[in-house]
Amino acid sequence: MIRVDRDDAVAVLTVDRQDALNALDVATLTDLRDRLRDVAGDDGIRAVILTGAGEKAFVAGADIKYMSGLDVEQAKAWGALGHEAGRLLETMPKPTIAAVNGFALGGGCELALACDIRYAASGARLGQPEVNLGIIPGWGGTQRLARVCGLGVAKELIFTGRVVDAEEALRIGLVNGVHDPVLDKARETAALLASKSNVALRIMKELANRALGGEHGANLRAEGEMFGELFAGEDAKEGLSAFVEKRDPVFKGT
Ligand code: DAK
Repeated sequence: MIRVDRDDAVAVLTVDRQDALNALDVATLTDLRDRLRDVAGDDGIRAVILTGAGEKAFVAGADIKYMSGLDVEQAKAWGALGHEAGRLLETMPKPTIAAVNGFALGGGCELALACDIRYAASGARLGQPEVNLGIIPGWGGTQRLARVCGLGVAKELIFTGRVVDAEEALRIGLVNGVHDPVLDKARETAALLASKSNVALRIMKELANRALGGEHGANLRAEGEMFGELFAGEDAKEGLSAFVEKRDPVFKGT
């Protein structure tokens, strides 16, 4: 199941299936997809944290026992469900943070990769060991690992299935920081982001997601357009005026 805890404008989604190290079966992944839809559409929530229950695992992957019985069509549907969850994390109009509190393997690493920011506990282990099962990463790992860490690092990790510790994950850019307790750090960053202009954050996220795809010139033009459109709302005026008037800004989200 997925636990949802609300702390002001921050939602913490916790994957809780501890007897299987939070591995995702159909019920858990469907629940996660549905809860992500909820928080994506809730304007009162300004930042979202994804973590795992217990001290051992973030998500130890897709449920291997379930996958061992799949036929072609079921495997495709399973891939699509994971992609839906990943796309929600990646594209919802607010920041998403993975608090990687233990094993983040296979589909677990892929969910973390779909988040905007990743923090790891010092004991975390991350990787894409699918090759050892005779399969490939199927929830975005072949694409997002390269976007986050570069193609050379990504190919080595997905071809070998090698699992990295938190220190190496930080060195290769797979996580943004290593912190204990990792959830405290995620909450701190989420609260900071929740205090900023959510209009600016939404537009920055949309533009940043285009950075590694599409046509560079078109993306720059989109940045110019969206920058201009910010001035139709209040937050840009408020932030700029507050600086000039030497006071803290009060953003309204318009
Ligand atoms: N699935 C199911 N059960 C799992 C699991 C998993 N991924 N990981 C752990 N568990 C279960 C274990 O089976 C065990 O259950 P019982 O035997 O007690 O019933 C329980 O969790 C505790 O695990 P261990 O006893 O193994 O605990 P250890 O501390 O000894 O070892 C471990 C921890 C994380 C090193 C080990 O559990 C492990 O290696 N787990 C598997 C990790 C892994 O390979 N993850 C990647 C899974 S593959 C696709 C869509 C999706 C995907 C691919 C393609 N398409 C549609 C194309 C995604 C693939 C994956 O995620």
